[in-house]
Amino acid sequence: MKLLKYIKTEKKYATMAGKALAARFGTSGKEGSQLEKNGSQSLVLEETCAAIRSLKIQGARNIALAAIGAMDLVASTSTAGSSAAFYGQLVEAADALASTRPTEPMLRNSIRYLLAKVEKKLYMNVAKGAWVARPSAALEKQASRDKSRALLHMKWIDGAGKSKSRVGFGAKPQKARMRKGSRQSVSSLKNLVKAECKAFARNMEASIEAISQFGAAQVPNGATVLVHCHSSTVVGILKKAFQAGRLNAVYCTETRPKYQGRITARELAQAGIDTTLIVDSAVATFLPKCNMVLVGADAITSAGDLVNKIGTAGIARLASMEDVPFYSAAELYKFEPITVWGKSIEIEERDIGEVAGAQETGKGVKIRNPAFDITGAKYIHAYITEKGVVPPASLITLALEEFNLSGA
Ligand code: RUB
Repeated sequence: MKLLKYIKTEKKYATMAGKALAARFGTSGKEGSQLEKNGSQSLVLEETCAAIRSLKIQGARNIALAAIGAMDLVASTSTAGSSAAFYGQLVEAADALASTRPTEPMLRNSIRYLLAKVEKKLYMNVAKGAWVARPSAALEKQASRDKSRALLHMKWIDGAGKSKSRVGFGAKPQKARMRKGSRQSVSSLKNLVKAECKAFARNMEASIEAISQFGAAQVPNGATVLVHCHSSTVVGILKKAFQAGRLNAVYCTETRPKYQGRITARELAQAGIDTTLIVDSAVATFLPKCNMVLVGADAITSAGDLVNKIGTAGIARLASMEDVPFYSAAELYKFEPITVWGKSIEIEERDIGEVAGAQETGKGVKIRNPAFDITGAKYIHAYITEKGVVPPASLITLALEEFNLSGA
């Protein structure tokens, strides 16, 4: 059961991603052992993409972890005969994974980071003809730095400034020349990918620990907290606050249409926390009893706005009216670099069948099902990140430093 085994090698992070993957692959490991037997890249990819698309794996962190796990498996089971072919397979896998959930920059940022490590080994001049968000001298300069190139919204721009590939992955830097002297073997690249995937998992573990510490300190003594959807980051904070004796109770919204709030409620109750599940429309009733609202994040823009599960924006506005501070807990990988250049984040619209079937509504009823909404920075008291607790206006500074984009 390779995919699960991969996730489980990193013990603590196994609890979230492992559970999410176990939900998909089953604890019996039936499908997993099939993966191990034939080591098929396409099966690994297909299963992981399907699990992410269908929300069997949900939440930005879990999605990114599963994608990195899949990239590692694709690399380790590769039968590519040359390093260029190996790189091509990775790009193909990256492309498939990155397109599963459009509103998840952490997914794309994580995969880009990994790909950039491989590119750096393979190509000597990726900086000229680099992956850039749009053609500009400043960006080309920034793109020469490994980390920033990795974290940009990649789009191949040719010399004339024309976009050659669709947004996302799908084409290697066309002007990049393979390093001559280094003769990277496929096996050395496989080792590199394995090491980088492990490092990624370790970093994620360190950031969730830091966020949990920072976040728990924000929970007032004896607090009642309202949460929305399921965020592994939020659960981490609440468990830490409970252990520190600061948390009194939590209200969890159901989070229609997919009821991810039930996952949160189950996890918190299992940890011994006084947990109450409420329907989404009961927020106005229970919010005045709360001392803080705490949600996760799917994406954060350069203006400090938050993209999170549908319903978040309404809760934030009510919280502002009730003077209840509203916090979002997020790793800096949730930052969407394209917003630095004025591009907007695509809000995913999911299957309308998640809301209601024709037999329930009768004929002639239109249904819309946006999965996320945007909460304006003015409603957000602070972001709780691995680098500290900051107001929305300061998040951009941390993100630009993290992504090496300060001069952009
Ligand atoms: C989940 C959601 C979560 C964020 C943060 O939406 O909106 O709040 O992804 O989660 P979905 P985490 O269920 O549609 O994926 O803190 O675990 O990254």
